[in-house]
Amino acid sequence: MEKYSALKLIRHALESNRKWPRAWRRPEPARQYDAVVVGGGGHGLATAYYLASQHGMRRIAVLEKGWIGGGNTARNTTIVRSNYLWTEASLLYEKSLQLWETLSQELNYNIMFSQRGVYNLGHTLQDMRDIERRVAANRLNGIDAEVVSPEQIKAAIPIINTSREARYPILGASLQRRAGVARHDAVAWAFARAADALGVDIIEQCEVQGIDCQGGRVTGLQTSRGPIATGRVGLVVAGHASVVADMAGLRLPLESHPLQAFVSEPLRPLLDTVVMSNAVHGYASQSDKGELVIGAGIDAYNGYGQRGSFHTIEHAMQAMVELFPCFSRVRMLRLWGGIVDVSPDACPIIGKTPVEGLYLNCGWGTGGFKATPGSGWVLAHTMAHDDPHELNAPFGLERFTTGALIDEHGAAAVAH
Ligand code: FAD
Ligand code: PYC
Repeated sequence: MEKYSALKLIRHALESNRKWPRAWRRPEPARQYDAVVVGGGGHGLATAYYLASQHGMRRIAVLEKGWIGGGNTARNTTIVRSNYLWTEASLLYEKSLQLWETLSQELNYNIMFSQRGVYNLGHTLQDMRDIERRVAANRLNGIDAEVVSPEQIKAAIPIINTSREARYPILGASLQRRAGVARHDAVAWAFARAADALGVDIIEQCEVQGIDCQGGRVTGLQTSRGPIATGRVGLVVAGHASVVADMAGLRLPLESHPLQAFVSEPLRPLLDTVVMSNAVHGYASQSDKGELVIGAGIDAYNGYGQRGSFHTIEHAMQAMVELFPCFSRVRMLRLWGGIVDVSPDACPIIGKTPVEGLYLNCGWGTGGFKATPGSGWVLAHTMAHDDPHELNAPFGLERFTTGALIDEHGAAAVAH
């Protein structure tokens, strides 16, 4: 009898194309859909799932130029929190956090959501004033938040350096205990499987190359796998939103930048929470595999190269070694970059556009992973009703002409 290697078995399964869910089978696009979501990251897949599950829509497609979950969804450091400063932002992220809390059960898929707490460190008097202010604002909005002292931090995280002699001594931190991390690609797969089960077509290797409009409304898409007719399109293409929106003649107030992260060799458990510091530009957690997951500040230049500069990484490493001296002997395993699109007020753009039937979800900058379910929830509502949900109403494109900006820079946890 012929011996089957693992590779042969996989090839056989792929070729027979039978036992795999529809999402793996690369269906041919139908020529007409009621709604099309462009971008098969977590946000796009969540949008499709909620369009089907909450709004009863059925003829829905998700078009992904590569493979689903291969963009920023697969490249981020998975921090989930809702401790934003302004009411508009904190309510949106809090809705998302609440959805995270039951997502594994709802999607019947273990997304490994772990509410292990997030510390945002303060190193200067001004940092501490900002922390006090943000914690107070969070509590007023019903969001859990507390200010902790260096002694409390040291007791919770014995490996952290709280010496007063450090270059940036730790003066305190905010702590959100309900915040944490999740398994990034599991989130994309979970939404994909649940959307697929509701009849959504998930079409990979299908790049959108043109947007057809007539009389000020969207009528279809030109793709690398042929034209598709539809009157409702959601653009959910983080990092590339300006490029795709330009196909409909829209100019967006976004800049695309590389953002990098890296992981260490696997270690025994030594860090059971998430630690972030804006002042030293770095943050760390430890994955369930034991790898230290470390992120850097944003690269200052614009680009689409999916990689960043070495000095940014070096800077983050210095910061980590300063905060955690025992990391100095750890070897790093992998380094990567993603492209994030940053808006002038560091808040997302989610809503309608001047082109009827064309909707936007972009501008999440360094912080959209935590918003994945919430973002899908509000965009699905907006697309289904042609009207924003109350949670995303303040995040429309028009705020850049009315001036009603939501200047959330103070709460962005990674330097912009
Ligand atoms: P993506 O997953 O990027 O999906 C967009 C998809 O659109 C891609 O798959 C892409 O291939 C597709 N696409 C693009 N153009 C086309 C086209 N023409 N046709 C068809 N498809 C197209 N956020 C947090 O909240 N916490 C964190 O800890 C965090 N850490 C981060 C660390 C790094 C290093 C990076 C890069 C980002 C981080 N973020 C974090 C931000 C977060 O990753 C993103 O905001 C979020 O994942 C965006 O999700 P998405 O589904 O919109 O994007
Ligand atoms: O928004 O919490 C965040 C974040 C952490 C790392 C990148 N973004």
